[in-house]
Amino acid sequence: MRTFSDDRQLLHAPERELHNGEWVPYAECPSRMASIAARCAAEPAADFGLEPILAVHDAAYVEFLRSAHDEWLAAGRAGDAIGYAFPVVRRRALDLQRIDAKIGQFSFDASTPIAQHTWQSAYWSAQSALSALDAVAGGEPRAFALCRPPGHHAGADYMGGYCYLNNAAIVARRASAMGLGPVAILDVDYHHGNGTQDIFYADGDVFFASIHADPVTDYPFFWGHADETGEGEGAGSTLNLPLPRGTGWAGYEPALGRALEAIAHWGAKFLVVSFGADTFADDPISHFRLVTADYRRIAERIAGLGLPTVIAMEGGYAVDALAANVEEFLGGFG
Ligand code: SP5
Ligand code: ZN
Repeated sequence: MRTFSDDRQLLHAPERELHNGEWVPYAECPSRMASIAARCAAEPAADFGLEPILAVHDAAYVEFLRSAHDEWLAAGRAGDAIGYAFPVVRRRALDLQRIDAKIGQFSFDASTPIAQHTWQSAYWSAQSALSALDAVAGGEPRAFALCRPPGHHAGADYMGGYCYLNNAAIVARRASAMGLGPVAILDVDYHHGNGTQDIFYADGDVFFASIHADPVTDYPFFWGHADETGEGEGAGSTLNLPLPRGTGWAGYEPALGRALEAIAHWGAKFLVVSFGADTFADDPISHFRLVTADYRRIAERIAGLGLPTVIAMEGGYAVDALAANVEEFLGGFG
């Protein structure tokens, strides 16, 4: 399968994240992408500029991402920029200037630091996704965007969960604008794609289906519950299928069937897959029990929809098995 990436995506390298009250090494490390790139001949991403990014993300948020680390240094800080106060009451536009206030304004967790090169990597991650879209729009049946950093936790004006720009949403919005729709997004990362859901929650043009760990027990906790189904024009265009910790293929397969049936029933003509390999049994931060061979099965079912498809890489933290799991998944598309 044609695959797109850019080496500048490797520059983003936060040192650490908060986990259960302790600082631990950052799980979303450059070697994740490097291990996959070593196994597939990726083509360099083309540059589609800021416009498709700004079709999803607020300009003030994008400007924040670009300048946050410089502002952090200008405030006399060292290392990665990280927030500690979040506007849980009401995210009104206060136009605050202190860097700590801005980080809080534009994020929902403290595990998504902005390092020196974060903007550059996030920008090229989005361009890789747009390059995959360009290939599919040009007649390829499907293409793989080796995105890193991932995207599905990022909303229109917030970062979180290792995500800064929502690569899958950027592709979906652009595919829709190009007239390739109706567009559906299928999110099979272990974690709920809260950013993607928020972006399209009131948007009847894009269907969002997600299979993920039950947010009662797992990050991101505040989204992904089964009763979240969309609102306004988007009422009924969100489908959440939370599954319990410990889920293996036997529990996963019926949920996948439901998601695919809903996508077909909705009349999708174009598919974006947010693919996380953190559903793997040996993933260090997750609790499903899929094995390598299951990724081929998942892909074969998805391919059964027969839709032009862009696959965007999301999570997956068992670095030693990651490339094999991705290869198995992509192989299932035939
Ligand atoms: C894209 C994606 O899969 N994001 C997942 C974000 C999950 N963050 C919350 C879980 C924190 C676990 N931290 C463990 C670090 C071990 N080194
Ligand atoms: Zn994940």
